[in-house]
Amino acid sequence: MEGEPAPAPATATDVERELVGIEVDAPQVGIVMGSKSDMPVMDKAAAELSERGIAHEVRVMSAHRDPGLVADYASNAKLRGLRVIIAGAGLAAALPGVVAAHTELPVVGVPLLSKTSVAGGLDAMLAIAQMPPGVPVACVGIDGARNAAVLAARIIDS
Ligand code: RP5
Repeated sequence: MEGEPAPAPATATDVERELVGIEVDAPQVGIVMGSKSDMPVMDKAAAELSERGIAHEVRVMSAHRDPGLVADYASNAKLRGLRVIIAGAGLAAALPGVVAAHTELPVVGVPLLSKTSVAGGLDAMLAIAQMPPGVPVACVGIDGARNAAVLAARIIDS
C-alpha cells in the first residue's frame, strides 16, 4: 500500500525471496594493474583473496595508456560496492595514485619490478609512496602483491 512501509519478512522463504536479485558475490576488492605483463605477480593478490573467500575482480588498465578508463573505474568503484582497490604498476607507477585521486576508497599500491626498472624497482616504489598530502596510497614492498591482499582483508575486517 502506498505510503506504508513494506512488512518485515516473516519466514526464511520470504527472506530468500527478498535476496533474489541481490548480487551476493559482488566484488569487495578491485585488483588493477598497468599492464598484462604485471599479471604473474598480481595473480598472487587474487590467490590470497580467493583463499580467504573474499570476492574480487581483476582488471588491466594503465594510468598512462588508458587514463579515461582508470578515471571511470575509480570514480564508480565505491558505488559498485568495492571496499578496497589494490593497484599494481611498474616504472613510472602512476596507477595507484591516479586511482586514489578518483575515489575515497582505500588504495593499496604494489610497486612492480619490470624489465626496465631502475634501482631494483625503487622507481615504482617512490612513485607510489610519495603521494601529496590528502591523497594517500598505502605502499607494500616491491612485488608485494600477497601482502596487498592481506592488508585489503584486514581493512575489510576492521
Ligand atoms: C607499467 O609499465 C606497467 O605496470 C608495467 O609494470 C610496466 C611495463 O609495461 P609493459 O611494457 O610490459 O606493458 O606501466
